[in-house]
Amino acid sequence: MSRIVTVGAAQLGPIAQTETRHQVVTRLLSLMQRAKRHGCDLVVFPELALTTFFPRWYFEKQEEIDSFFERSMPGRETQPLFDLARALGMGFYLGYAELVVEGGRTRRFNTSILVNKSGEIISKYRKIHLPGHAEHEPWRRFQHLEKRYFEVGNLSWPVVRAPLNEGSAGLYGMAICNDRRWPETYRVMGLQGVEMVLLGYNTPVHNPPAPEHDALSNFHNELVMQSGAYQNGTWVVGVAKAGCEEGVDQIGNSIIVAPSGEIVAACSTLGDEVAIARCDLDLCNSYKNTTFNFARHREPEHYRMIVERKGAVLPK
Ligand code: CDT
Repeated sequence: MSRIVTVGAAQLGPIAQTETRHQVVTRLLSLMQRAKRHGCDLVVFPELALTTFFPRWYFEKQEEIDSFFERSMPGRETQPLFDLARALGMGFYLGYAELVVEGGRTRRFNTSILVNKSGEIISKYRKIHLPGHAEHEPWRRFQHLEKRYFEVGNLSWPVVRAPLNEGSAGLYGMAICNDRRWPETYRVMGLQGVEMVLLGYNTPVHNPPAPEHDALSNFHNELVMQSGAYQNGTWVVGVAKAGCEEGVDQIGNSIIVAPSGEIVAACSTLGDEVAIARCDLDLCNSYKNTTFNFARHREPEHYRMIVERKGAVLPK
């Protein structure tokens, strides 16, 4: 049976602060329809795809912050995404701000879900690498207050087996934005045999603490996803919220990367756009069974030695 999954990287252009959930969801529905016309089994939306990237502002009132969060998923405004997924027989990945009461206290996470062709949530991930800062830093041209508004995710990086194409199952994992820069993100999923990593991002071109990196932001975006894919023999689908959002330029450069590390599809604008690739999950095998056969070639004993400082030469 075919293990080809046709995937749409459903990039979004900017979302204004004044845009309603209804307006944003209408844009997402239109991208799903477009993807279906090209035969997609699955579409991947960006991080925090239902609102503007609100951590760029310092808000004092909790009420104002909470207006960017979803209290249920699906909720009244997001239900149409699930209904359309079922009607079209197409899965989706969606990033959003999640507010939950867990263990008797209110918690806030930067979250993504994976929804199958029947419109059911089959996996949830909460962002682990939260970039930026926790206190207001007025010297910055804009804030990056993820450390203030979200808790670190508590679900690790789950990998689920799911049939997202016609029949045969694949192994899917999720990550969110800054996670993509860290090798352990891919490796934790690689150790679970992941065959496709889905991830959304909001990446400002300008990095206030290190403006010397600005000119390299697209290069770094590709570098981390291409190496994560190759070193773990997995597909990686990385999708941006792009363009000039509320005066802040964000990179686009949404890409679909094969287990070879090659980019096989890419968005070319900074607006709403779908880049599509037919992804053969069996392509993972030649990497997982040879160069990156973890069981044969990894040396976990030696990694442990370094961590535990047994006989290892460490920098002073
Ligand atoms: N949203 C998010 O995680 N953005 C960060 C910006 C960090 S500045 C380099 C990212 O890693 O893209």
